[in-house]
Amino acid sequence: MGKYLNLYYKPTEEDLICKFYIEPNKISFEKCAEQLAAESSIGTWTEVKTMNKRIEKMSAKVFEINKKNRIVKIAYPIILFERANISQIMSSIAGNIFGMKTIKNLRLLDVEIPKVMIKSFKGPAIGLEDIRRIMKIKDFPIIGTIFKPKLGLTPKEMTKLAYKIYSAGVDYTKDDENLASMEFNRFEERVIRILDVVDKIKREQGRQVIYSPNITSQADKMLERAEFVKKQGGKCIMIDIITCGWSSLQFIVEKTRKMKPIIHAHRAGHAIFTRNKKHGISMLVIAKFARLAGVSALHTGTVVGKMEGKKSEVVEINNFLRSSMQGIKKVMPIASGGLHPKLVPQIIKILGSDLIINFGGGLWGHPLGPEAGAKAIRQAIEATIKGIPLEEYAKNKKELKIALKTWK
Ligand code: CAP
Ligand code: MG
Repeated sequence: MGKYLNLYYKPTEEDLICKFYIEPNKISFEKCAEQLAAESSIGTWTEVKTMNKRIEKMSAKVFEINKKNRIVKIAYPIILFERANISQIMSSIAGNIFGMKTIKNLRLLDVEIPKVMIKSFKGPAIGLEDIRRIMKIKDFPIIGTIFKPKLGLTPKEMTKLAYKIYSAGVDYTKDDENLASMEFNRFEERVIRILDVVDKIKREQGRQVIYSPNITSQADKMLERAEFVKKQGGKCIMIDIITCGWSSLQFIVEKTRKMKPIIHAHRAGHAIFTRNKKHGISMLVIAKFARLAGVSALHTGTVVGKMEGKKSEVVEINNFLRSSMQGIKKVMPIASGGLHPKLVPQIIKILGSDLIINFGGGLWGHPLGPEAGAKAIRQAIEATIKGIPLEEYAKNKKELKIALKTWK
């Protein structure tokens, strides 16, 4: 087992480094770390007769141990990975190790991806700056909404609502994560109708608003849907990246690279493995691979809304998405989940204004209706960007005033 533990090892520029939290189960910390490095690279539970010196050199190495914090760092030689194959990378560093009896809890906290591996990915065809260029919105958050109720509306109903809320100031609408193509709402009809509204808004108001239809399905159907959206003049597609999986995501990104849609990544289901702080994978790791895979925009949390997500973590992920990464384009963060006008100053204070802010219930639940909901949101964002307290700005704006009374 010795070959997997080397506290003198200095990782090379080409190593992929994983930071794990581990809780051993009835074995020593060192032994547990070694087993982790073995199972996630070349080894198994016993020595095998087929091992040789050449293969031994390919082993992952535990090079840092912090018993107090239960943290280990493991370096993986690049030779262990197929370039640009996220599924294979995950099967190594986020695979069998999570089910081993000798490990009670295990969490992949972070991954440092070497330059050579980053370079093997193309990243987003359309990134954060492209979204802003397409929409012609500078220095202002993009105002988004999710049609609600999340299931049940017909394409005709959504179309009427879309026209109303775009006209009232919404820039970006999206399907909910569990809306695909059902008997009450077929994908094609919905796309045709809502994209007609998008065109109408452009003709009438000169604004390029966006509709993000959820193409989530089996990979071949997703491609058909993406092509259909393109044919109808659509500029965006949404994918549930966790439930579809890395392979499907990479497939769609590559197959649509020439069409250049905005790829909106919904992360429904991520909390199955990101939420328990002792076990699973951090959202930061997901965000790193989603960016390499080529998403344009990614749900990352709100801190103040209905979904779990610590401030430091959400801020770190947002900063990562907007930082430089060996020429890989930046990704636009999406703050969504339980948001309403009153929360706007806090969101912008915490996350800045270079993002999409999505309001579902906080728009559709406005007592005066969706148009008032949309107006109240825009008013709240305007006030915040101008540095005016919401209560003051709301004095002569009934939509915001009522929203502030409704949601505290
Ligand atoms: C928001 C949302 C999103 C969540 C997912 C929903 O609606 O559409 O799916 O934001 O969480 O259905 O909950 P509301 P996250 O504005 O009505 O809450 O963005 O953290 O992945
Ligand atoms: Mg949703």
